[in-house]
Amino acid sequence: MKSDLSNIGNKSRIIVALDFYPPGRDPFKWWNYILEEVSDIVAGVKIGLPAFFRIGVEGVSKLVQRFEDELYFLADFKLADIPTVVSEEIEQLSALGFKGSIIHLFPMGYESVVDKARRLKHQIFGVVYMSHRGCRLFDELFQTLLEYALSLRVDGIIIGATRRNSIRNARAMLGTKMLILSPGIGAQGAYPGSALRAGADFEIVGRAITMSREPRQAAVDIAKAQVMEA
Ligand code: NUP
Repeated sequence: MKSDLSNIGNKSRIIVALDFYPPGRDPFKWWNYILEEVSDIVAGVKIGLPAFFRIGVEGVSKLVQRFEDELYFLADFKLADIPTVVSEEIEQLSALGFKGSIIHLFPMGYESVVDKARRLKHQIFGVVYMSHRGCRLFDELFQTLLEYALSLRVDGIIIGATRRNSIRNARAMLGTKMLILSPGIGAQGAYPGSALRAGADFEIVGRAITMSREPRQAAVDIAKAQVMEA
């Protein structure tokens, strides 16, 4: 069972995000096919509300049962409620088989959430800087959220691959203490491998794989770009 991201063997540093599927396809069958195609290449799979709405708890549960030996399952609901509720959400996600969750850090006061997650052996990743254009509050809050992530001792943080300088700054401040997961590769414009070279540990990739005509080849190409010299 893949219970943390530090032991991925000889796989690539890709976490595939299941949000979209080609029009006319059955979403469960498509995502099941995607994981069949790439499970020996990617380290993990990230699932959030889009997939939950499409295939329900049952569908997600089936994917977990089928692939949990090969893949790390990361829940992306960007949880941001009162700590008691977030703790309950983490408990449910953990029971479903997720090994980690992405939470927002800006509500703060999440010490009890991290304690709870630790007891459940569930990893916590805090959003420090989102990938999309126009997220102005994150420009202002980057340093504050980074320092809060450090004091909270989360397992890792999320910084968009579109923010290479911030990844570099975060890595300089964190040393090797925390994982940096970076979405924004491909569909959002960042080049495969660019976030890793700035200091991230994993690149989260959705549409560049899930909407490709050849998902396996797409994953292979990204994996190759990740190990290329700059
Ligand atoms: O800042 C963030 N940006 C982002 O794209 C934080 C995220 N968690 N994500 C997620 O990464 C987003 O929800 C999606 O699942 C994935 C990127 O997908 P794609 O742009 O590669 O298709």
